[in-house]
Amino acid sequence: MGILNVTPDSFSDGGLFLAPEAAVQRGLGMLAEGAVIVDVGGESTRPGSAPVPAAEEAARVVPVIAALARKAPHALLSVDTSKADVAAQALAAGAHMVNDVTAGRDPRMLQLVAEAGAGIVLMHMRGTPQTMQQDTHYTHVVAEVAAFLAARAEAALAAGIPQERVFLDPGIGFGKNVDGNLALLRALPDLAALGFPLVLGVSRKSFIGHLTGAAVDERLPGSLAALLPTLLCPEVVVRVHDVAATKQFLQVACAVRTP
Ligand code: HH2
Repeated sequence: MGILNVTPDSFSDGGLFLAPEAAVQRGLGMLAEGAVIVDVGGESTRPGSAPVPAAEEAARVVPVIAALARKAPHALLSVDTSKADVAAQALAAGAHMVNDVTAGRDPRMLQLVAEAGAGIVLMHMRGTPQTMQQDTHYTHVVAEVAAFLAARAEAALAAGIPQERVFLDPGIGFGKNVDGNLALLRALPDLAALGFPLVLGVSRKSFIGHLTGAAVDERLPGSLAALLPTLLCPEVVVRVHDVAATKQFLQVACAVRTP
């Protein structure tokens, strides 16, 4: 899953793809590099980021999704939003799935996705992007995140979304400290045992900076290393900025793992 942030303020690529033409080119470029899904987002969720009104968020992502649906009809398109209004417009424009970092907090989200026959990513986050790093203490981070994801998956199934279209994501960096992020990465096989495909977003995130001192645009090696636990799990979608490098890493790592 290639990350396409149509925002002025995303933590690593903010402002680079705010112009719709630049965003569409970037999306097509990631597909050419081997991405299967392009995840188009119009609101940064980095710690402390300000919320964006639905109309503005939709104005950023909908034209880009419509253009990608036209120019790359076989690509899977995802909209990274937690607002049902934005999701509805994105699905109508050609998106196939909703990546919701609040796991369906908007009371209309799950029903909307079910009725559209779309897929959904349900991610764990404590609080909101404004508050999530204020309290990163958990008694048992893996158990808490797993219980939350299991409950939200049940809600998605109850709303009528088929099991194979429900993806779970531990939300690396969303209300967790470095140790919490590492514990969740080590526990990836336990999260896979919940019975749903997973999504994992580690690309360029701050825990890599904390561990290595590397600046945001120098975190590719750490981002690849953080994907090692995915080699133990059958079905994980990796959400990344650097598609070609990640694809090469996974191709070789999988070949070494499985003769
Ligand atoms: N991380 C970010 C945004 N959306 N969605 C899922 N499912 N999982 C993630 O880990 C995840 C996500 C944050 O990364 P990015 O999009 O690069 O930055 P920003 O939120 O600043 O736009």
